[in-house]
Amino acid sequence: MVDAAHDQVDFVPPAEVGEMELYHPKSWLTKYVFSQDAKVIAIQYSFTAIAIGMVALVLSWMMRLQLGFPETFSFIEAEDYYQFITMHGMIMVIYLLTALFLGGFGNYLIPLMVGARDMVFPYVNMLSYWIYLLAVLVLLASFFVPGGPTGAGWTLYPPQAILSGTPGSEGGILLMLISLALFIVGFTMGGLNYVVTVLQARTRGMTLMRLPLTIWGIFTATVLALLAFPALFVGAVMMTLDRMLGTSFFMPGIVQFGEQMQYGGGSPVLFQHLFWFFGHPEVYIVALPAFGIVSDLISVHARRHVFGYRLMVWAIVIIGALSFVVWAHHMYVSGMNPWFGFFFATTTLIIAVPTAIKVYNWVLTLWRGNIKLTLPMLFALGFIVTFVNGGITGLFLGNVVVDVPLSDTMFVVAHFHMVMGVAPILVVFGAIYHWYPKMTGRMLNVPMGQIHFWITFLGAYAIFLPLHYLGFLGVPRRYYEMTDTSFIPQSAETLNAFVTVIALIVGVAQLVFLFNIGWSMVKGKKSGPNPWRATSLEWQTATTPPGHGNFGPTLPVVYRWAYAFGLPGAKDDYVPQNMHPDQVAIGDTADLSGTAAQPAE
Ligand code: HEM
Ligand SMILES: [Cu+2]
Repeated sequence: MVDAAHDQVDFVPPAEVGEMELYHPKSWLTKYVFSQDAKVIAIQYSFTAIAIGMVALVLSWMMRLQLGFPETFSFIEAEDYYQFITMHGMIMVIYLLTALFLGGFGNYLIPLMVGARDMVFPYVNMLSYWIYLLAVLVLLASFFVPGGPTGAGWTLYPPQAILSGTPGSEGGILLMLISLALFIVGFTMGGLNYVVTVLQARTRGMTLMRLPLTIWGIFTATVLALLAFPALFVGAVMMTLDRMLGTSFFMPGIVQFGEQMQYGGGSPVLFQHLFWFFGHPEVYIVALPAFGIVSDLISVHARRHVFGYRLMVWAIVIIGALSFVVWAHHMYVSGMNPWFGFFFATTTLIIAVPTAIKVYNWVLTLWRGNIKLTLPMLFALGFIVTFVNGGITGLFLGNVVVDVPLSDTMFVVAHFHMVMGVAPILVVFGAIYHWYPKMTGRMLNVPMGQIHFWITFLGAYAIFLPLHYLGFLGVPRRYYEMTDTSFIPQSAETLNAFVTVIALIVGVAQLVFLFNIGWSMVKGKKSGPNPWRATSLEWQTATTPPGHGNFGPTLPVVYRWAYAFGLPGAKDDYVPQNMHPDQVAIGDTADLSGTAAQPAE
């Protein structure tokens, strides 16, 4: 795409929808509670997601206590362990990370970064949050029904998920399925907003190829989610019918406790296909926003333009598309035809190509950059290292011959925690340290942030590196206790105890972060409108935090991409996206209409 010089800016099509008529809240209740303002909805999403995420964190402690000190914590029974593991996995992946990246960051950043006053369908957007909250409450309710929450594992595979030998097969599994269905309905309402707002409500001059990568990541992830979640939705509905009405979508003829059940003819493997048709893209629903955000964080905090912007955009889109043709790599051990295994192994390994391109481009963005080790930068660097780590073990597991012996060992647990647990969580933190000043007008405390970073980052490695090794030793996944075995050496016990202690420390370190959030809101240093001297539109708002309608009386006009750092001849080392070209240069000698634009690649 050729970048329009400033005198051509009128030719860039303006936002497709004109200035939108905003909903004006009439009472305290419609301003702060049932708000239709995407910024308020974003904060509601974020707090709810973090709150439920804390529950998942505590559950991980319980599991670790049992694994590290099985004798001491004998009150944790096998059933409890399965319930903890299921709720922990599902909450972390869906109710925390998906909700936070899309509902939280998506709502806050999309309208601001594309230069819109709000989401396109604010009322539907508001409903999205309330349905999400309902889904969370239904999920929590399963802790209080007879039999407790489901212990089927986060993959919820039938037939065991709904048979009475599995913990939570009374009410727990139903509440889980209903909660998932609600989550998906709520998400769809928000997701349609995110997509339509990016496509239709960009401000004048904001072409697709001028969007910050954060928006590309969130946008593509939303498209993936809108296509992937329906598979889980129908899976959940069909399993509910199997459980409640005795249909046999997934249930084969089966004998339970010596008794022939009424089921017959269903296919358990069909559920696995539906689940992973959602489940694999889900990894990228979490990863793509993280990719986008990290690109922007390192660009701003290294004062350098993103290297290979167009390639970065295409890599996001291609990874997104490929993520729909790899799902059965989760099913190598399901007895599939070896040719399918071959196909899915090949597509899986191809994903490594665009992913590697992204990593190279991050490194080349940092190369010769003026790297400032701010808190967002620390977390961004932590992400890159961790993601590469997890990606490499993913290459191992993508190969059928390696996966078959390692499947269902702690190696898999270590692998996916690195890629989709630790790595995205580091980005969440980096993003909060980065955008908190815009949301509150104050900076987060730096020493507290550094303590938080180092304990979390080093701690995550101390937890998950040993798990790879335990996997090699053959320690199985989803076992609540290892009694004496001939093939696993004693040393595994010591290692398990060590991992547990570190997990507790890392968990406690998150309290420093939560404290920082609250403390800085009152006591933090005033940030001013643009403390990081960033170029994208959210930093150029008239007020901080941005008011209702985001941009004051007139919408900004965009003249360039979001990565105009260090232009020779410019007044400052950064040029905001909406700065008029006449104001960029010192004096009127330098002609910056070319350089201020994005390089044609
Ligand atoms: C302090 C951080 C964390 C710790 C200590 C931790 C610990 C654990 C443990 C002990 C298990 C059970 C392993 C087994 O017996 O097979 C587990 C499973 C799991 N965790 Fe985490 N976890 C953490 C963070 C996360 C995060 C951030 C995610 C988000 C993606 C996550 C997603 C999962 C999933 C999907 C499972 C698998 C559940 C299943 O097998 O059904 N965890 N975690
Ligand atoms: Cu996968």
